[in-house]
Amino acid sequence: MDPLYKIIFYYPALEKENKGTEFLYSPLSLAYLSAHTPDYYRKEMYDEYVGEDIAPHSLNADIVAMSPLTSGINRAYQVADILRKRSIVCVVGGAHASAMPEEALEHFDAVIIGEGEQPWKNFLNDFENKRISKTYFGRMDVNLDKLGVPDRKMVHPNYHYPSINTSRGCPYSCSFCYLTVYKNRRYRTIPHETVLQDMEDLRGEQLVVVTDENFIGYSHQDHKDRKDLLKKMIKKDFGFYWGCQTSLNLAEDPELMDLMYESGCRAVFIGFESTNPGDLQEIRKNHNANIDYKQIVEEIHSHKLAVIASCILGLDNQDKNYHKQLIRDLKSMKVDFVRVFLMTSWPGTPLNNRLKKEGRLIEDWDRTRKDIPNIRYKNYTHEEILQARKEVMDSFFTFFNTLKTILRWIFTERSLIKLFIKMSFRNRISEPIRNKRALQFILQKAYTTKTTVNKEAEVMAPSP
Ligand code: B12
Ligand code: SF4
Repeated sequence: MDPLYKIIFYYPALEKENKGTEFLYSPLSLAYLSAHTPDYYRKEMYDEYVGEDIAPHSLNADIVAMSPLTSGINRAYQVADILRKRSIVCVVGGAHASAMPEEALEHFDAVIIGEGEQPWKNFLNDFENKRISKTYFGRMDVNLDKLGVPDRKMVHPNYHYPSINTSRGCPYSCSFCYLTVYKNRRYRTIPHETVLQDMEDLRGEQLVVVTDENFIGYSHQDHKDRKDLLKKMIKKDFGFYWGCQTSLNLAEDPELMDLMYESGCRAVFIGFESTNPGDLQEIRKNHNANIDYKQIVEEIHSHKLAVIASCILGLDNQDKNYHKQLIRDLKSMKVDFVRVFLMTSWPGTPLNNRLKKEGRLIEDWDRTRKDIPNIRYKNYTHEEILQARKEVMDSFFTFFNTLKTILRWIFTERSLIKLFIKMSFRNRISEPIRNKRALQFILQKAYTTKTTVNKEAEVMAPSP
């Protein structure tokens, strides 16, 4: 059938990060929506995060569907404003739009809140009948039996590694986590046959990133389901290595870890967040409390999986010198890689609500991205927290430490050495860029505030 309409799927980004400096794995939101779009739509995609630039003054389409992160939302608004003047229908979804639908509606014809597939179909149906609504709601607890595979033609080839989803949802409510904007986030698994079909498409890849909230799930039943999936993956022998995000209780299940290794998993990313028990209470991550992190890492290592630790700096409970303790703790835990993020306030989260009441937010979406300060910290100035983060990263990515980790890998068969060297190298280049960007933001802000204050002073000053 000849296409009746044209849709452009678009990831807007303020900062284009394709300088070979990031560990880049692909988003999947628009690929899933594309798979749920009728055949009589012609589809194109643009992804500014990996270097493309959309040309809103000249592109032609009936609908532009955008999936921005908070850091890209101003770019999304800028582009939508131009497109709508040209009578192109603009629709947006994702975390930021779900948290701030009224703000988004100032720039978009329609906002989709929550999980997108079903409301997307409703939106297209309304579009065809020329009666679109302003908001569409997608439940977060729908069964994934009919989800199907994502349309991988709508994933930009510039990403270094493909992502894959095997499940959705997380039942916790950590106060900083953007996921808390979504209600009823039940953990659900994607049917094994669908996952295996999607993996078949990725045969021949070197590394695949599972971007589920938590690959292993939360209950005994979930672990059992994961083991069944892993056994099927082993049988299929896809040939790629893979990594995933997971939780500390992985260490309690040796069979699960062994099956993960056997099916190609080599690294797990874990949100430790902090090595201070009091901090975990502050961020409502009590399920991490009273756990011996060192023992957990040892246990996971003994099953040949590398551990990437994710930590947060800037909690109220952390004093100015906490990062020095963190450096010691990370060294003693012997994690393989670290990511250190700044406490960041995402719209719609419990943390955001608290800090708003306390007057500590700097609501500037362009700087809401985990490596640029966007709140007033209790115990750090912005310069201090950036310096603290730099110290942690620098202490970890030394030549000596990298060599030690590589040797440990050689002797324990965690055979992702080539990738690890690449990531460490990238990290060494990307960290100075991140720091420079963060400092630029702070200085720019200080300059803008200063000039605004000066301008106000000029207006207030009596004329000579
Ligand atoms: C893949 C990924 C990336 C990729 C791709 C980024 C991109 N362009 O989207 C890379 C590695 C490049 C990346 C980078 C960053 N990321 Co990232 N990333 C993810 C990750 C792991 C998976 C996203 C995904 O594909 N999920 C699967 C899809 C199917 O789910 P979904 O996105 O929620 O989409 C569904 C619905 O939301 C909805 N929907 C979404 N968009 C739309 C659009 C329309 C039109 C409709 C109808 C529906 C709809 O329908 C979809 C299907 O149901 C998430 C964590 C997570 N588990 O979600 C973090 C996450 C999205 N990233 C995050 C952040 C902060 C970043 C960085 C800013 C970090 C940094 N400091 O560098 C950067 C910067 C990105 C930029 N400049 O724009 C945050 C976002 C928070 C926020 N409110 O913005 C998340 C949530 C992680 C976290 N918990 O902190 N990231
Ligand atoms: S931080 Fe992790 S455990 Fe906490 S709510 Fe978010 S995804 Fe769930």
